Amino acid sequence: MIKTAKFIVSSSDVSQCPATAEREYAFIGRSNVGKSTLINCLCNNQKLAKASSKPGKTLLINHFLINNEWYIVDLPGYGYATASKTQRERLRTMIERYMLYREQLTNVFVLIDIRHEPQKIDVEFMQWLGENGIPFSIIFTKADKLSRTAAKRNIDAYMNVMEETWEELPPYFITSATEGTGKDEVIEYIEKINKDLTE
Ligand SMILES: Nc1nc2c(ncn2[C@@H]2O[C@H](COP(=O)(O)OP(=O)(O)OP(=O)(O)O)[C@@H](O)[C@H]2O)c(=O)[nH]1
Ligand SMILES: [Mg+2]
Repeated sequence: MIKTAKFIVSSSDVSQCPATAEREYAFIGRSNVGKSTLINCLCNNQKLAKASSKPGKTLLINHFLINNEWYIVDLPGYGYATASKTQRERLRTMIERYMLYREQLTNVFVLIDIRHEPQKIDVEFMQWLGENGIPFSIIFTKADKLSRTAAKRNIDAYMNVMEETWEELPPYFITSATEGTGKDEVIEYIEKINKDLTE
């Protein structure tokens, strides 16, 4: 259960992230997929992370301390089409350096809009995580935008594509920040990892 969630700091590079040992869980995905909104939903605080209907809202690495025990990290989105090439490159470097060098990083949640077919940028990003040995799970967001049947159909199709390249499929979750769907599952999953790793 999340009892307290506190914004700690925004950083523009992994070298500036908090010098603390607590484990962290990062949320990544295309711009506008709903990373910041989901974090607010998990933490029961709509004002914690800045969200917007326009893509390109989160531009820094944001650390939120949860229950004084672990961190949630909100990251900028990738693949923000209307950003300049320089801006996209800068964000890409920020994200990659964080993923590669942040030792506290315990799991990455890759957010995918449940309405979309597999997109090259996401598939390649997960491939990159795999190549670099970074553990990740998938979160299908905005489940309220589809019927249950359509959601299931899309997820099955997505996982079928994943199966072509992955021997073992990553765990996945289905969420809706507006309805709170999947919230408890994601938190329980994180808490279980924390528990298993401290035993
Ligand atoms: N219907 C619905 N809308 C959502 C959901 N999650 C996010 N949104 C909307 O999607 C838009 C983008 O949300 P953000 O949380 O700012 O997205 P982000 O991934 O953090 O975007 P960047 O920071 O720009 O990378 C906002 O208008 C949200 O209200 C959801 O579960 N359901
Ligand atoms: Mg954001």
